[in-house]
Amino acid sequence: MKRRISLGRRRFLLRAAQLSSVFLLAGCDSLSRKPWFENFLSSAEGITRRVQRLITPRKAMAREYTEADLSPIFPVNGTENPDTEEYLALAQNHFADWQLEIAGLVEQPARFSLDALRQLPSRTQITRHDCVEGWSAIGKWKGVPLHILLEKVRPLPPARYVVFHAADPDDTGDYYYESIDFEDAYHPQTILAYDLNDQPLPIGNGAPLRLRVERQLGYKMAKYIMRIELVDRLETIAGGKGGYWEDQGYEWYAGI
Ligand SMILES: Nc1nc2c(c(=O)[nH]1)N[C@H]1C(S)=C(S)[C@@H](COP(=O)(O)O)O[C@H]1N2
Ligand SMILES: [Mo]
Repeated sequence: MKRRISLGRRRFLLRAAQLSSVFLLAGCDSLSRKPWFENFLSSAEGITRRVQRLITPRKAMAREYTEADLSPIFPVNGTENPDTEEYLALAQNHFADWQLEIAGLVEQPARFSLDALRQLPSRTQITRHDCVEGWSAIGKWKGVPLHILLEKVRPLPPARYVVFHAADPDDTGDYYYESIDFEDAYHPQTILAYDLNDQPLPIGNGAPLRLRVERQLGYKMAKYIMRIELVDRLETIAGGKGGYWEDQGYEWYAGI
């Protein structure tokens, strides 16, 4: 029987064999036909990420739970209330003056008020949030799917990442930010949430708007989003590693 096997795939199998993990090979037949798979094989990302993607294809849905599974209290972690004049003024006015700005590599930069976002199609999902600090909680999130907004602003061809700029600076003045690639940006469960457990998002949990990217760890889910920027590379933003914690050594792809 003739076996057709590409060079890329052969290299991959070799690497997989070197890792000597049987599970690595499971399912790689179907995965290897997808363009993103080819891309990441040739990329310099860490092996963890490759293994991650082999076990759970990124297009797969994160598990969703029922109302009965909701945590009694959804914890507040990291910034609890951004301590800037600008944010405090916005909060004072219940975010009526807040606008989400979407700019960068897009055809049609735009701004959306909270009301405008609430009028767009929404998605509600009950999911588990996992923080690297060792806690998990199940919450019900409602928000606008990110792909709906991207369809409105129309990313330009070179755009590859979506960067979320938050309202909270740390002690040294560095603002929290995060980034995801287009695969996660267009995932159906990637939403910009304005409600938690059927209530407007509390300040502690990121009012007026926070990211939910359900296949990744808690630190990816930027709270207090002020501005979204589409870029072709992450090196030019802040510390250059694609996120506040990444700039301090955390993994950029925080898959769970
Ligand atoms: N802007 C901003 N976003 C943030 C953080 C933060 O400190 N500032 N902390 C992150 C971390 S580590 C976690 S676990 C979650 C916590 O979200 P919660 O406060 O709703 O539990 O938000 C993430 N997003
Ligand atoms: Mo976290």
